[in-house]
Amino acid sequence: MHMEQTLILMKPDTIEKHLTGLVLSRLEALGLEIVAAKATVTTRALWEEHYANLKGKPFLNSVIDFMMGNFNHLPDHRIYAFVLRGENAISKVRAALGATNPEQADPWTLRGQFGCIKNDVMQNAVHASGTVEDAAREIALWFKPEEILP
Ligand code: IDP
Ligand code: MG
Repeated sequence: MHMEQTLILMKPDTIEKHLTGLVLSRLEALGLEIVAAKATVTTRALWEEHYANLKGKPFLNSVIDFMMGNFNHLPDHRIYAFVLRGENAISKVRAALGATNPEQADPWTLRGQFGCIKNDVMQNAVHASGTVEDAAREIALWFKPEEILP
């Protein structure tokens, strides 16, 4: 067992549907501690860093447009970001999320239940770090050390 931290971002589809609290509650109920939380306004530069591993993919620009809320009629580029901590937090959260494409996500997962199933893989409700290395990089991008509980 490994004590891990993972970055959670509520995507604009979840924010627009007022499901942030519900999704967070489901993740917290996995036995994880909320050790950082913020509402923040994002920029393209932030998303380019966040999705550095998608560089060169043909869909990267659409993903960034979506993440900035441009498809969801949000009044700004807001995102709700959290750090969750616990035993095997990264794999536990990823299991709770389900497959990247909500159409392929099991119906008991967050993406299976709350993702957009209109054949739109982008609108999959929530981001969570995929690996220990990604988690460290992403948490450092979204939070200052002093914003995270010791
Ligand atoms: P993940 O979020 O399950 O880790 P990644 O492969 O890291 O999936 O992709 C990051 C995000 O980019 C996905 O959550 C999804 O919103 C979007 N995405 C992934 N693949 C595609 C695609 O083929 N077309 C459009 N968007 C995609
Ligand atoms: Mg990923």
